[in-house]
Amino acid sequence: MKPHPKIIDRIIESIRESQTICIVGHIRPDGDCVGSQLGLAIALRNEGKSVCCWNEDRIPEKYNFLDQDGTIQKPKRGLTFDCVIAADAASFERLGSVGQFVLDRKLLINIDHHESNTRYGDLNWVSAREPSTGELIFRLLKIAKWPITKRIADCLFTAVSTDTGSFQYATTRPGTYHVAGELVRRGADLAKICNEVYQSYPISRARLLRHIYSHFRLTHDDQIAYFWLKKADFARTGAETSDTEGLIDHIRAIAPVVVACVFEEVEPKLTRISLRSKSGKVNVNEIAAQFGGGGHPAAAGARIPGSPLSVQRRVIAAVKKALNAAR
Ligand SMILES: [Mn+2]
Repeated sequence: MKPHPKIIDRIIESIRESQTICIVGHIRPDGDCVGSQLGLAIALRNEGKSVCCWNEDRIPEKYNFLDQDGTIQKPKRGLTFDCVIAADAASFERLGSVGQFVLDRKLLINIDHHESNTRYGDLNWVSAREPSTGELIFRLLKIAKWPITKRIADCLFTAVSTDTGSFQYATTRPGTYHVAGELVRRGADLAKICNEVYQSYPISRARLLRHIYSHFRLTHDDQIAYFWLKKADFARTGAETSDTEGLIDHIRAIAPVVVACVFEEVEPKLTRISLRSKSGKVNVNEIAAQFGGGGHPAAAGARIPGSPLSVQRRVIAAVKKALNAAR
């Protein structure tokens, strides 16, 4: 195996010295977050640790099959931990309210692959080259020699698969396929995972998608595509905010579109934006950073206060500026 950063040894050592461990993830958890948390949790339980996982928001239903033991739930009040591990969370704020509850811990370990990571932990392993946090967890388990069981393989394969857009994004590297191959060899159930994650959307999500297809907008010579998700849209379609993962891909996939953007009403004066870029010259992490957010060069987001129209105007202007600079 190629040499690995010293930080991994320090993380492994710290975990070995800890007995009670809480693994936290970001608000609006995605497949990479959930898969990384659960994969690590199962591995550490197998090592005799007392482990729980905790997220502010409910995990999308399609990932429930990974959590057969109900590992992801709010721990009992007053629980303190020897060590808290944050997976896939670019900043302390991204942990949401969970962050405040785990302030009382001996050690905070931050394992992540976001370029925008603020290194908020006591130990920070941030590798922006990796397409998913799932790959980092895989490496951690390998180096620590913690066995990767079939259930762990299911979790980590889900993490790697979802954050690479099923191995389509440019971040996917030869090593990603090797990791995926080894996970399948260790029993990851491809048919089950793909059926649960990609072929089992609720009907409410299809209704939301119908709304999006009839309401999305194109601008700037069709290079920018965007749509709004209002609270009323969720109410009318019966969709949950956790159903929105991947909706942006539908407008990103239009040929002339370079940057796709979703505006989602969180509160009347608070908008969540998601950005995707198809060009190596347009870094949406930098655009999101202008609004206090972050992420990756090709996928990023932010939460922006202000009236919806002013948020839309400012974000679209920033995207146009980036597109013009890339010409
Ligand atoms: Mn991720």
